Amino acid sequence: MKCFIILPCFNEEKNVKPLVHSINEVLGPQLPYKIIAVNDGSYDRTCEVLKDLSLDYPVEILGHSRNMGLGAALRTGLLAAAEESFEDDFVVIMDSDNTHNPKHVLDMLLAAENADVVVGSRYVKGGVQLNVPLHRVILSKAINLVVRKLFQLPLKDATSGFRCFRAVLLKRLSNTFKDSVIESKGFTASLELLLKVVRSGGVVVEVPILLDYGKKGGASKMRLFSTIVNYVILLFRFRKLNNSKRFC
Ligand SMILES: Nc1nc2c(ncn2[C@@H]2O[C@H](COP(=O)(O)OP(=O)(O)O)[C@@H](O)[C@H]2O)c(=O)[nH]1
Ligand SMILES: [Mg+2]
Repeated sequence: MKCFIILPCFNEEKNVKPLVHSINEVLGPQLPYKIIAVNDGSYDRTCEVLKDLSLDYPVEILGHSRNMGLGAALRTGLLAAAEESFEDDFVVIMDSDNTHNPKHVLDMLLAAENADVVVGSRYVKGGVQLNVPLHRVILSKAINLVVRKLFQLPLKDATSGFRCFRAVLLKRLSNTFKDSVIESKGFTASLELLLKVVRSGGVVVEVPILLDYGKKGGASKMRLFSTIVNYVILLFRFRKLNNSKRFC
C-alpha cells in the first residue's frame, strides 16, 4: 500500500520546502509515499525549490507552462495519481501553503479503511482552525450551511482542501469523467469533486484537523469575489442535475 500526496503549487517558494520536510518526517517511517507536485505556472522560485527537493525526496514534478488555476492543477495531479496508483493505494490532496499538518494523513488512512473519501474537517469535534481571517471563516461556514441544506450531505466541512481518496474510487471517477473529473477552474474544485463522489455512491467520512493559517508564508491565492460567484454557479448547476437526476 502506497500513499500519493498531491500538492497544487502556485508561488509557494516559502512554504513547500518545510511542508515536504514534515511530510517526510511523518510518512517516511510509516509507509511508502510519493509526492506529486503540480507547479501551476509559478513565477517565483517554486520550480527550483521543487527540483532541489526531488533530489532527496520522492517528489515528481508536473507542471503547466502558464497559470491555469487550482482546479486544473488538482485535475492534473489526480489523473496522474489515478494512472500511477494500484487499487489498494491512497491519494491525499492538501494545500502546499503549510497550513495543513501532514500528521493528519495517518488519521485519514485509518479512517479510509471504512470509507472511499476522508475529509480533513475543521468543524467536527476536535477540529480547530487558528489565525484564519474572519471573512474567510464566515464564507466557509456559509457555504457549508448551504451545501448541507441543498444536498442533505452529512458533512460539516465540504469545502476543506485536505482529503484522502481510496485510489480505487479515484480510478473509477477518472474512467467515468476523464478530463472533466474537475471542471471548475478555481477554489470550487474541491466541492465539485466531493459532490461527484457522493453522486457516484462514494462513502465520505470526516476526521478532525488543525488548520493553522499562521504558518502560511505569503498571502492567500483565493480571489474572494470570483470564488463566491463560482460557488453560486456550481451549487445551481448541481442542484439542477439533482432535480433532473441526470447525473451518472
Ligand atoms: N496550481 C495552482 N494552485 C493554486 C492556485 N491558486 C492557489 N493554489 C494552491 O491551492 C492551495 C490553496 O491556496 P491557498 O492560498 O492556500 O488558499 P487558502 O489557504 O484557502 O487561503 C495552495 O496549495 C496554493 O498553492 C493556482 O492558480 N494554481
Ligand atoms: Mg491554504
